[in-house]
Amino acid sequence: MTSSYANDVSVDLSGQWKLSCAEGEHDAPITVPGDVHSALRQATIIPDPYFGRNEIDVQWVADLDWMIERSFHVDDPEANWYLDIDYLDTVAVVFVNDVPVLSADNCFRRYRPDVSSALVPGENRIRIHFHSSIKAGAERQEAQPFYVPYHPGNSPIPNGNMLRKPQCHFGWDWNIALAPLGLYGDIALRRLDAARIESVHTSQRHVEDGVELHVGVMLHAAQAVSVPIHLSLGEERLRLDCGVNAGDTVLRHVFFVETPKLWWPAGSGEQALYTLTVELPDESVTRQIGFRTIELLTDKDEAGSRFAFRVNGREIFCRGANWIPADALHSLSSREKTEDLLLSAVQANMNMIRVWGGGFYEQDWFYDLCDRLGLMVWQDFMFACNLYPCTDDFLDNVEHEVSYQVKRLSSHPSIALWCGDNELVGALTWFDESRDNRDRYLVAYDRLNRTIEKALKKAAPSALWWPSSPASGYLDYGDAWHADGSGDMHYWSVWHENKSFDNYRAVMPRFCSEFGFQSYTSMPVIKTYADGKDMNISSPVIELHQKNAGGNERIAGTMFRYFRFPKDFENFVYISQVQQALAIKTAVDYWRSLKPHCMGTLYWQLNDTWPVASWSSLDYGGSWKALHYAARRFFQPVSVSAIPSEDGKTVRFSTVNDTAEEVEIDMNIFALSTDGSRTPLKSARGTCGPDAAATMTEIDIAQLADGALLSWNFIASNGMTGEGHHVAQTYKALELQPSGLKHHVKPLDDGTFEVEVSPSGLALFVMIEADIAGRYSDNLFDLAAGETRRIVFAPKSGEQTPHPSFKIFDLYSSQSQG
Ligand code: BMA
Repeated sequence: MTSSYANDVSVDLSGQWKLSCAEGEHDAPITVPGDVHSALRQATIIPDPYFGRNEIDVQWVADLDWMIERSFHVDDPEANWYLDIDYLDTVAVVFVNDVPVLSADNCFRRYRPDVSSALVPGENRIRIHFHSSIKAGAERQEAQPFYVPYHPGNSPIPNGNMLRKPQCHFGWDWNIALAPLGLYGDIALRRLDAARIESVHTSQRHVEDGVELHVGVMLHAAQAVSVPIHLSLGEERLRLDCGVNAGDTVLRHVFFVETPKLWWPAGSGEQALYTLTVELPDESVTRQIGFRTIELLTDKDEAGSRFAFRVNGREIFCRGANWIPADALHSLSSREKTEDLLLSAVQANMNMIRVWGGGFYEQDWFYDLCDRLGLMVWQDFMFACNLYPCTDDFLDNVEHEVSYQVKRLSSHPSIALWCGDNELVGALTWFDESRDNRDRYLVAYDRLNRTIEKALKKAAPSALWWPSSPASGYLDYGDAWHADGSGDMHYWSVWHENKSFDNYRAVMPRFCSEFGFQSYTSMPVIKTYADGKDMNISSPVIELHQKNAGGNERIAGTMFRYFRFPKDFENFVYISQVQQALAIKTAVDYWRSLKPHCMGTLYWQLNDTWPVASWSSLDYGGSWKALHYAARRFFQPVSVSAIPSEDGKTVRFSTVNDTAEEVEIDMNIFALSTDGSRTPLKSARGTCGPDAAATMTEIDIAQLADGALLSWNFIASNGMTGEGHHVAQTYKALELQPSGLKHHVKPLDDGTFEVEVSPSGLALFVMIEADIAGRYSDNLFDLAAGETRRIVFAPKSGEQTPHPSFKIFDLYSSQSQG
């Protein structure tokens, strides 16, 4: 929703404010919207929290109360004025001329307090007093009728579950623990003349020859008045003159759009969008509308029950990843950076992201982007991995939050599903208190979950609701981390339980909404927080930039399992990314091959909030890790993958087709020897029906000479192509011979660089890495002896340099050779 206001009724209060510590001597300028840590950093009061071990040194900031203030001018204070604030983080009191006008405690609500009686003619002052989240959390925990546990493994800063603010602010197994505070949204003083628009919500009814768009506009007025209101949808514009009562009044109108263009997820059709505008004389609100139907299919079948999305009558296989906040500190995020991350998702053939429940309900423009890009959004409500209070005041706060967020967001065609929380059902089993008194905590959970469900259904009766992620079904409190027959699944046995990559083929999820494998972040990013002396996998700086207990051991242990140990730190980083890509590819290849039994795979996680070792496929800053290049291939709408049998003796080539047209696929299979020669083994041609998966051919591993690999390429009749290799044992068992990889760089006229790579032997998992950030036309590919590949490297804007230097990695060259 984008709102605009006439100038004389609105005083924008964003911009420069003064920040000061309520309990000490520090003060600094702060730009609003913005966060306190970034302002202190700007003023050199604290060092860069992301560098080295500075996280530890800046902990004091969150222990204290902070104030921000500024002045503003009002000519006619006798009118009705209110403040309009959102994303206020979090426990804060707002004063106008020392009169308290708002006491807020929910970062996910919009507050519009009346401030008329506090204003004076001319110069006025506004001050926001932020109470330390650490103190507020402790006070609220103390006031609970019984202890409500939070997850200390994720959150070293305690009691985040007491506060309605992003749960990952208290630290997470990928996040820096800062408990940031500030104001991240709008702040303005507005005059209430006749009435204001409180919310605009829509719903659609698709009928035979068109769509009815039901529009509900909630107006708020100080006293009964008559206001002219204009509504428009595309070319159609109409005026309603209506009387509104004091308080809130809802107006309704139904537009009928004959045979509209439909909105489709990326890869399945166009993203047709219409603009709905609601106008009062001084205020207008616009909404991006896309016409589409969406259903969640949960029919029972032999395995349990399905979990599939049907959009415009077509079942859509969901390919995607989990979204966490764009940055640990709001001031370091921007619309451009987020747009780049979301664009990367679509470029890797994703059509869905899950906005995970430990972060934010994102800003309006985020969902506008998703609408335009065709990214469906699985939207969690913001509760994650903790238990929560069920006191009346807490639930009342949650009810307001849900009602506001659902009305704000549910018109977006990208919003596919609303989900109650992340992993709260599992969390019931994680703490002594809830294991010892399961009834109490389960009842408390149900009160919260039911509050959310009811408020959602009241605000958007036709929205899709799923109680929790993962969940085996409605009112099903089973173990959706291991049971694969029904609902959505979080499959963590490979990472968190140290199972082998093959173990991804031990389950047949209906929809896997989380599964992940970590890697180190790329070298150019590591260099932003570590000095040369720290470049060691177990140095204190590298360890502090790993937030999952045992995470680095898991990465190293997996290397021992599958690879020869890398020769140095940067090759360790490289192999960590190769094995991450292999892990996720193993899962996705198999689960896509189960279509339509499985109808979605969303890996954990798309992005990073700061420079850290994590499960992300995009580095902090947006560069693509090896996994993201792999994802573009394994999520391609038409793809071919090699799936070994349980005993490893045969490999079946599975084709999957997510398009609406049948495709014909030609493929060639080779034996690839460790000296780099390819010998043809088999050619195959087959068709794969629309929205289907099929086995095209099989290979007996005994056909391969000892120590050789399988490789293949394919071309589909819709022009999509691909290639890959399969290793029958492990990479460490391969007697690789020198790859003899050479490269040649040619600057091109448009500021990009062509990098030509060619080996004299076998080069597996070739990764090109420049010393500056940028995007490669491809990466993580194989080359056999004598083959050449030309890659174009486009430096990130602002990173231009005449001579970037390139490093080329490959498996053979990464290995320590004794
Ligand atoms: C999932 C998520 C996150 C977490 C991730 C990795 O369960 O919901 O809480 O970061 O696992 O452990």
